[in-house]
Amino acid sequence: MTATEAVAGGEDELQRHFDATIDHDQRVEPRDWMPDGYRGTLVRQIAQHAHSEIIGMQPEANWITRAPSLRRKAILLAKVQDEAGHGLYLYSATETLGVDRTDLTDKLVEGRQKYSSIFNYPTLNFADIGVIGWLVDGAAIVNQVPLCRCSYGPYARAMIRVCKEESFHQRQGYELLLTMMSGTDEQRRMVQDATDRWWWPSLMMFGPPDGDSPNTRQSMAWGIKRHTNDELRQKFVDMTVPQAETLGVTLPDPGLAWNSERGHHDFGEPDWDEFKRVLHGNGPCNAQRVERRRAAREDGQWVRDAAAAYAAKQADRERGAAV
Ligand code: FAQ
Repeated sequence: MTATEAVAGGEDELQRHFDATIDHDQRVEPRDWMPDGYRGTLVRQIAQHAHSEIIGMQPEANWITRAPSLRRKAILLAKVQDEAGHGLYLYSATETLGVDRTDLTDKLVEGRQKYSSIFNYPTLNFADIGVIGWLVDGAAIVNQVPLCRCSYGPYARAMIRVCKEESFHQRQGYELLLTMMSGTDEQRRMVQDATDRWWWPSLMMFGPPDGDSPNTRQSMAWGIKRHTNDELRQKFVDMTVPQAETLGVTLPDPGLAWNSERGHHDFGEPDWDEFKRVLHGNGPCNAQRVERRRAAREDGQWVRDAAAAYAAKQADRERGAAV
């Protein structure tokens, strides 16, 4: 056997072990061998997810200084801080795959990595804060609960805590909307207007239709995704319709109707041209979101430099003490 054949034989064995791990629904851990495609897909998805959490702080942070009461301000501050925490768990998960988070941030601000389309829409008034919690966090929960069973251990474990916190986010949004809906006509109009603006972008969060989703098949075979984009979108619609009825708002889709044969709601097609425009950087707020992230990275450079210098000094001291 030549050296090349021996290496190839070893790789076959490693591949068999990886396949068995996936087949038995066990977790792949950072120390385990994994195919390059699996690693690359995870880095792509988890990095996009981490970027979404961090960019997703911007639309809501926009309202912290203008929250209508101390209670609402405290809730919103806690939520936006949670999103920062989610970004950190997720960047840490990517680091277990051998990538550097500084490099990921570079790719984000240079437009070489994506973040969720939803965060390119503006928050025009405080009803948007409620509707983001209800619809955007609601969609995030539907998408992310199955990721708690993702085949890659560090991502799956991070998602457990993320989902618990998203659940609080969804409830605070819905509670805010219930309060507004029992307020004045003007407040009810604000809630309806915000629902009209956020409904379709929320449906787009689940990604393109299955027929146009290049990654779903392989990601499901690897146990990274557990459901297709369309399956999760349907689940979200079915879950949200009764919530809208309880609130007393109308979802802006004339095609929305219960289909007793399917046991699901039928609903209209999102504007996929708009989705593509947003993905290509041409949504209402893309430029502003990325520019703010770039500026924040520059403004915070001195903090990272100071932390690195302090860590180096501590390491020197510990080495000195050990001699
Ligand atoms: N926006 O083949 P697929 C949150 C890209 S966090 C932008 O179907 P895949 C919490 C996709 O990356 C929200 N890009 O891809 C919060 C792929 O790009 P590439 C983020 C999108 O990966 C709440 C291409 O299109 N959540 O909301 C979008 O199998 C409130 C083809 O698509 C996650 O990231 C999109 N909507 O499925 C925070 C969850 N959809 O690189 C603050 C984890 C698709 O091949 C405030 N991610 N693309 O060119 C996932 O579950 C999946 O990555 C999907 C996409 C389902 C998003």
